[in-house]
Amino acid sequence: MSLEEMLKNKLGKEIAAASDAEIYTALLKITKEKMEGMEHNTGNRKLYYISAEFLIGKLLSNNLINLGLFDEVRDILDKNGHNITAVEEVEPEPSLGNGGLGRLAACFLDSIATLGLNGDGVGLNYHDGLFLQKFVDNKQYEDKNPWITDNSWLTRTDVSFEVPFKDFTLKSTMYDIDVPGYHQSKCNKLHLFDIDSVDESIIRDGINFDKHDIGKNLTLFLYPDDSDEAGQLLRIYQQYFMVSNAAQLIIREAEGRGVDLYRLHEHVCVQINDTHPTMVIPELIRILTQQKGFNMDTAIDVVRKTCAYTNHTILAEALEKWPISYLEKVVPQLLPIIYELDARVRKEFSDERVYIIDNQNRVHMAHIDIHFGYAVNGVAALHTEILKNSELKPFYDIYPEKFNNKTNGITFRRWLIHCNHELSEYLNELIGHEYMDNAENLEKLLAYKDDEKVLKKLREIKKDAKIELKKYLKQTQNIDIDENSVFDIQIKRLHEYKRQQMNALYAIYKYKEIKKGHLPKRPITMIFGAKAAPAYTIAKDIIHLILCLQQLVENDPAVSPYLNIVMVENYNVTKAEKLIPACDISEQISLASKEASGTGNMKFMLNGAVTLGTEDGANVEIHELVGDDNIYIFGKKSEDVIKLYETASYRSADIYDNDPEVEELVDFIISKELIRIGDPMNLCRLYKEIVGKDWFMALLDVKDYIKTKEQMLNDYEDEMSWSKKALVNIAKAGFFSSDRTIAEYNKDIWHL
Ligand code: 4GP
Repeated sequence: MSLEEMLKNKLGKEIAAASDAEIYTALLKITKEKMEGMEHNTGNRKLYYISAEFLIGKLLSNNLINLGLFDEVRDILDKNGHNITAVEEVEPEPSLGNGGLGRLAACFLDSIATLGLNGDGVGLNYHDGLFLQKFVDNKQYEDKNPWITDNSWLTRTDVSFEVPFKDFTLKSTMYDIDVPGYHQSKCNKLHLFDIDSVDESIIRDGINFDKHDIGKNLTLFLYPDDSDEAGQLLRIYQQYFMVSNAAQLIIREAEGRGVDLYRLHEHVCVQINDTHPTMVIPELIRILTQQKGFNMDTAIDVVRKTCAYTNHTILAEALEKWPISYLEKVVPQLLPIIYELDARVRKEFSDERVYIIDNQNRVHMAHIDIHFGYAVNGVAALHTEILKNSELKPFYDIYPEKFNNKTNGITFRRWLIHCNHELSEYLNELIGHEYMDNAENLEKLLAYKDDEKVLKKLREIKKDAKIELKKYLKQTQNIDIDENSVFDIQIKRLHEYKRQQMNALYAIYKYKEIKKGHLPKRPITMIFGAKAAPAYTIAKDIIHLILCLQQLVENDPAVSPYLNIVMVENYNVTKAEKLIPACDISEQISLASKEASGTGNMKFMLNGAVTLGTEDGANVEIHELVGDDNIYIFGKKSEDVIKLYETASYRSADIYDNDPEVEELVDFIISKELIRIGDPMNLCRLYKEIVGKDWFMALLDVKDYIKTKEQMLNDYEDEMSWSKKALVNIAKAGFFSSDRTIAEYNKDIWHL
């Protein structure tokens, strides 16, 4: 039966007569049936990628692309008076992740399946995911973000486990989402565990709920507020629930394959994505010793050869440390094992920095991973060096052989073919489509770097994407932007180290320049998209500042023709897919040494934006690949920043007091213009934070930043030379395909 007939059958009516919602549901069912009929990848060793987040984004188009059906579906819809983009709109975006770590996990699943490797994801089925962001009175408000509908990509399975907590046991249900590889005949799975008793009706005003009622709240939210003890305990409940299910699944599947559990490591590999799944180590040891007759030595040995750990950040807050007393309240059964692991470490090493339990009775989760796993990797070359030479140096000294780098990557299926169809079609035309199977082939594009026709066409494609974004922002937020302006975009989680506040200082600079009559050659559209963690006060103050600036500029007829500031509401994967193809200037301005890698930087580059960045994370590798002419680098280097922290010698007040230009910018935060619009409490708090602390050193780099951005805006006016930079960026992006990253994980760590 042809696809068109299948669709008609599913709909029970003519395609032309069906609504977008009906078409979406019919396509979902057809796609799911196709994937259900596919075999799972096989292999001697199977990977379990355990992660608190899988920021998968909408799935319809990507699944169609991977199954090789996208073009056909698009044509059928066109023929019948429908449009695939409108149908996509119907799909709710699963909100199962927060930022880079979660999106990386999603790209990895795509690449693991694409390389035909035997590997599944394991996580939790959060009903309301990460919160939905709303702007009210120029402030962020959090609301629930339900995404599970009657017809979704989830398939309820009959797999279920008992998960024992101190005071009760919960029975899990496993849901699966199929993960097809690009043009592969086999599939993998994302397993998401849940409990049937979750009760969304306990959520009140925004995202508040009773944190004590675990039977009802366990899988409501990703990263529920943990500013109090109940919130922290809930996170431990979630983490243990995730890994206990994972461990039981691993053992059951291994036994099902006839694996001798004493050789588990030869058949199974567990990738621990950041510290959230760390308890899988003691949990596996517990199961092997208490249920499978292992002695402690052997259990530890087998588990150590099975588990590997990825570090995604050097920020202390992310290296989780749980008080023993909390673990005692939730999972007392793990404590004897954690004590045992700690005792072994203490027996062998005298350096207390590597102990698992510190002198404040806190358990350092990353330390468990490093001692009792076989590999530790960072996510970009610079990041791994920083781990080895400073953050995790005492561990590197002990286990140099465990440390390795795996520079992050992105899937080109979503971040080129799907989000920028026009560009990918043009690339096919120019250099053939081999780059889709081997991304390094993008370099063939370099042959056209002086071809005016090609450079002009790239500029046209960019302009089309800008027009698309313009329509989208009009529709969704009733905001007008000018497609002839330069699009300068910073989209990522809101965090002081990422320095959205420094970009806001640029906006202030530009506003003042325009007021003085120094008009830019071309209007500038500054776009931000970011969610702030609900309890992160300063991050929310930065959002408030940006929204106040947006209002100020919008209402000032002397400025608005030249500068437009836009904060996109509820930034998520779907919005990223619209923003990235339209970008000219990619803002990657973290304080050097703090951004482990970044992956947005890679997506922008692939879509022909030019990076404005510090020598941080993967920017360093982008710089090496494209060369000085095709990237704009500014700011202090990571070694200088690390020294500033070591010597505690940075004082933002010194810069503020001694540099009137900087002072003027910072003072504007509490100017009458802004105080009239905004909330004085938030603005004053932010002002004080920057002058009195500025922990992530925005004032250190702000002048170099402004100067470099001005240079960039200037260079943008030379159309051909700018287009050439865009071309070189696209051509050199092949290295950042997640297929390359996954091939490296497989070769060096997983050996599937
Ligand atoms: C992020 C890092 O901040 C980012 O640099 C990196 O690209 C990404 O992981 C993937 O490795 N970390 C997180 C987090 O998202 O929650 O720590």
